[in-house]
Amino acid sequence: MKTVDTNILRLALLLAATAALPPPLLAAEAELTVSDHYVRMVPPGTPTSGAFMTIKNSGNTDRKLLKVESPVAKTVELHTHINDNGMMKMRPVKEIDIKAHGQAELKPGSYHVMLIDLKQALKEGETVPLTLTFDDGSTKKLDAPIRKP
Ligand SMILES: [Cu+2]
Repeated sequence: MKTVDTNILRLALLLAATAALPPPLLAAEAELTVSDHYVRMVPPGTPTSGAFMTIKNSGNTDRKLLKVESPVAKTVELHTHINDNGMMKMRPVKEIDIKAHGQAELKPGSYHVMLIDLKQALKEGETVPLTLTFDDGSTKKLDAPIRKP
């Protein structure tokens, strides 16, 4: 009888310990979080716009943003701004770094998502779907509100 009681106690402890652990998949997903995302409103007929956001990495591994897709534009590129002899110019980049325990700020005059050849007007109050792909193969879907600059 004593042995059975001990086994039940062990099982109960094991179950309690397991329940306290977060599911591994959810823990990995939560390492990258996106906030303050928006798309810049542009006058009708304007061919391009930009999407901006803050991507936070709470994990122990450096991550990279590799790709962004959106149904509102024919082409979506990752861009940065460089100072070329006093002239601010945009340049496409292959990836945007999000350091471990750090963040990437995509903002005007810096890194941004370039929406090229817009297929539709961007009206204030509507949202733009964005799909982000990271170097670990994970993706994140966002609805970015359209905001006046
Ligand atoms: Cu650009």
